[in-house]
Amino acid sequence: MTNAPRNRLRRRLLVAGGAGIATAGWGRIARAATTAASSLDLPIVNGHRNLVAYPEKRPLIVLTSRPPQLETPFEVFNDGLITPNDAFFVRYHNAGIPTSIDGDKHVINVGGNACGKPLALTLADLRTQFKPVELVAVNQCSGNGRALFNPRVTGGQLTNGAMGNARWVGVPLKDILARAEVKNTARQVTFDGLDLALMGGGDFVKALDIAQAANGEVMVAYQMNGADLPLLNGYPVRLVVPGYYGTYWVKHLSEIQVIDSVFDGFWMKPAYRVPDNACACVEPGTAPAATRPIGRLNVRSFITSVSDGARVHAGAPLAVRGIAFDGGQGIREVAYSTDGGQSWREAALGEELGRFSFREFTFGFTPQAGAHDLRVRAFNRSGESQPMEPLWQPAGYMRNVVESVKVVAS
Ligand SMILES: Nc1nc2c(c(=O)[nH]1)N[C@H]1C(S)=C(S)[C@@H](COP(=O)(O)O)O[C@H]1N2
Ligand SMILES: [Mo]
Repeated sequence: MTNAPRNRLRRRLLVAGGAGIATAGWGRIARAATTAASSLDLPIVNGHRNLVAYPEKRPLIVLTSRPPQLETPFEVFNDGLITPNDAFFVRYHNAGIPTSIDGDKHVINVGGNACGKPLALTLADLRTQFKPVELVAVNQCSGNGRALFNPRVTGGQLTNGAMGNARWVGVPLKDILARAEVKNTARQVTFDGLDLALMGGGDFVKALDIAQAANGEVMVAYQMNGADLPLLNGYPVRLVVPGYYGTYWVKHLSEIQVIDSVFDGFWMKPAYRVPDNACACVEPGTAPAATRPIGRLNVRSFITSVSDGARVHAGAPLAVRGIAFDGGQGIREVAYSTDGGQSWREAALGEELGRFSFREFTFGFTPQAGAHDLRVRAFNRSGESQPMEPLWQPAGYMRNVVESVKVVAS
């Protein structure tokens, strides 16, 4: 258990280059953004993107600037199993994001019609009155890889950098709910953060069923990889919902409501829903008959050490590395193919940082001169795996096809 550093209680969006404090909010942020030095082309149509260093961040791939939506450059995932805070992706829905938060003054209000004892918890209360827990877990956006859908779908055109794996420290939501004396009429718990909807769409509020909210895994986190959360990742506290898509991981958490009904605000319905069937998929171009709220992460795996289109040395051993993860069963096996999926062998698995974490895999092969199509396919402990052909759904969520990395050896 690491101790919570309190080095930067007051978080502001500091402008890169030392221009000062972002009191004016967007103006300063926009000016910081215009100092962008570089750009890149993602392997999709309309894939030209700027790389910009936002406050507390290294240069990341800009999807939108208001609000900031930043994708992690994929090569970062080859550096280690934990995604550094300054490289962690950023996703917001509404433009009214906080640009300055005083952690000392931040309060989480707990209430609702199924809450017996309303609470107002400060950060200090969380740190001193509850027993902290620590967990490594992947935060992945539902739309990670959306830009790779065929036919293309509307929504943020992300490649595979809208995911990250971090070590979170915080308080089990279960313990907060116990103190709030949840009534037995409780059906759901809703979560709201400090950001506001300025232009419609509605305030970003999410809900979990009471059983899940109180399962002991869901956490109100105040520390990320041994430091305060970066402002853009939810400072000073965010919800961590291990094994579930990032949409539930509410940032700048300020309000928890225990309610006796099923919450159906915009971001639960119609947003963030998937076809209500086993594959969460439909025939391309069609609409699902029924939907349900998106839930657990499906199984994914990625080669990280070599990228599609790379040139490698013929006749020389090539060490290949990557990551695999799922919604919390843990990874049991990663199979690999060097011939486009015709034959498969088992990769070696690396250290296990917990069943919600990225898991490393490695394999080696010596390519003959010519083209090679590398693929990896992970299996979790329930035997669930990844489809060989992409599944499709209109919102572009839950991509988990076996990806292909083509290399040429010479
Ligand atoms: N307050 C707030 N929390 C939020 C969101 C938001 O728009 N506002 N977006 C959610 C979505 S859809 C995702 S994928 C994750 C992304 O977390 P990150 O920005 O720390 O990477 O935050 C979630 N929490
Ligand atoms: Mo998301």
